Amino acid sequence: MHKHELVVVANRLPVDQHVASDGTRSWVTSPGGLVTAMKSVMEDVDSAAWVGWPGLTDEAIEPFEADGMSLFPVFLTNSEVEKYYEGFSNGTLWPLYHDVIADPNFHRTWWDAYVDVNRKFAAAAASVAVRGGTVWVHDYQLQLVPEMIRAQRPDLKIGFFNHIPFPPFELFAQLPKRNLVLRGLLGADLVGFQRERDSINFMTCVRQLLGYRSAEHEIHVPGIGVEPDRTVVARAFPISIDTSVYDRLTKDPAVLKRAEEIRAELGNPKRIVLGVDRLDYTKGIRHRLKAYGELLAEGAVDPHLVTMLQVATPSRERVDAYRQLRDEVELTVGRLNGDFAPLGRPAITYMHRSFNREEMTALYMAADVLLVTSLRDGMNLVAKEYISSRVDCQGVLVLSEFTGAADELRAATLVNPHDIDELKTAILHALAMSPDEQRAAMESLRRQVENNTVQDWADDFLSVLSEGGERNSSPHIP
Ligand code: ADQ
Repeated sequence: MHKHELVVVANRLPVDQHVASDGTRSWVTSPGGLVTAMKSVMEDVDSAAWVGWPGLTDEAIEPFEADGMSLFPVFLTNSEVEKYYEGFSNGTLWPLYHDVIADPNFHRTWWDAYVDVNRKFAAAAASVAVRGGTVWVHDYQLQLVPEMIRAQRPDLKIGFFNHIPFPPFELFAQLPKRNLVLRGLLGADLVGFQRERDSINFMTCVRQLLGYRSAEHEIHVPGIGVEPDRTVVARAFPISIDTSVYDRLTKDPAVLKRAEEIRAELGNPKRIVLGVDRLDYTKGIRHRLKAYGELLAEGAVDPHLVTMLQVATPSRERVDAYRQLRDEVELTVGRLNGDFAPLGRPAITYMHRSFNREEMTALYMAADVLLVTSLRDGMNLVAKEYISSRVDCQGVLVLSEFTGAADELRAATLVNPHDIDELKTAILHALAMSPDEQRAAMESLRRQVENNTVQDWADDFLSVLSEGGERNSSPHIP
């Protein structure tokens, strides 16, 4: 088998299968930022591969090429998807790592499936990487993979990036099998996080639970038996977006026209307030609707002049907490429209579906205010996409302090979304901001995003990994 210099390992392959009406099947690249970032670094190396689940449970798929990438599908059964993905990943880890906004559930059978599936991913990655090559493992679904790869292939440089927060010690300590998770991650040479705070949390957990020493960003991992000691670097690498996409789309006449149409379709209101999220309880959609609903009830926001648009991408619909959230959001929007919408014009337009990048950019360009009210969020790319779309330097970003993005985007209108009064004040302030005030804030925000794109993020990560990997593979000097 042909071996690869760089192997990306993520829960999902960067493609989705599409079935045409005549039954013909094809693979279409999914539009996510990670795919764009990885594609740009994968193009820079002689040979790169991606290991991931193709999204199907009924058939094993042979490795294939798509969009210039070598893809290695990992086959998962229905029961594995249920226990490893919906169970341990999204029913245990996701809520626990997001400050227990929802109750984490735990079942030992979920853990067993998590171990088995992580082993499948590790075996696939270990079999396709060239001697001395680099493996980059992504996200909370695959935390055991670094150690499992190292056990088979100590010659590889192994990096791990966690896209979601890493919780404080007091919360992480609740996780059954917590030490196995830490040991899994420490199989990497470099463990990357979104925020400085996440890497500090991780190092605290390692110190408290495993007793390993650490200083600055370095953790000393003692070797067992004949294994040499190693140094693992844990550091923040705030993820970003591909700004070139927005540079292009914001100049596209069709997108500009669509932004105008969106305003017209919403009745050409004085102000449009936008929310764009995966329909997830971490995103604070209920808090946002509560605040906005109170402003409507008090008459502080006039629905004849201001309209709200909430776009919610369908997400994890087989997990109970998500079904419940959807019901609550839809009930609330229905109630608020029943109480406050003028005839023929909703006070809140709600769309539960996905859009392409063109439509998303047009929405960002049409919106005067973007509300990002996450109760906890690793980064939040929607905030950065909005900024990148505002080439006119207008528009106001109301941003929760509990997003990773808030560490960088200091010129946003920062809020604590738990404080409904504060959220209401922030919305009113955003609606009243003068064009000059908007420009001053937006110029600063745009500089910030332009200075750290997703390509910079990937390059930074890989160059630090390359240094760390060299050090660990060199003979150990006590
Ligand atoms: P997410 O929780 O999915 O990502 P986010 O960073 O906001 O959150 O990314 C969402 C992406 O989905 C954005 O690119 C957005 O444009 C897109 N999207 C949202 N609604 C859409 C719709 N209706 N139609 C089409 N596209 C839509 C996780 C973490 C984040 C972290 C990212 C990347 O939870 O905190 O920022 O990974 O590391």
